[in-house]
Amino acid sequence: MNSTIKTLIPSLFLVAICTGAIAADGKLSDRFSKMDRNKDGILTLEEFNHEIGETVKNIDKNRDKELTAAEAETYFTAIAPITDPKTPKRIAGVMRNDLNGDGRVTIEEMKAKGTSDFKTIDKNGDGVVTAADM
Ligand SMILES: [Ca+2]
Ligand SMILES: [Ca+2]
Ligand SMILES: [Ca+2]
Repeated sequence: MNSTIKTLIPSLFLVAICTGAIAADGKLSDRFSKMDRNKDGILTLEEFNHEIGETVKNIDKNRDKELTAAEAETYFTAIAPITDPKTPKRIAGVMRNDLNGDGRVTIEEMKAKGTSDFKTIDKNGDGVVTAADM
């Protein structure tokens, strides 16, 4: 695994961490297979964005389709206490997607950031992420 991928894992796999279905320190391959919904060993942008949509739904407590730092804090402190060093990182991981800096992360912003992360991870540029890109 190269350093670019390592850097991107926090945002790419934020989704898997958010759902709480997979331990934050779970293996990369486990996270990959969670996102690979049809289990064909290929992660498409559609699958990736589907997971992002599910994550937004989970965190968006007041269902206005926007995430705030307060909502992220409520969500992540239910998984681990705020004193856990991972918790502020997870909150920051969500708020980093606030591309226009208005303090709210919309699903469009999440997907725009997700799409650019996806393209970076798709090293051979064939539009899908497979084990070969890892
Ligand atoms: Ca797939
Ligand atoms: Ca909201
Ligand atoms: Ca925003």
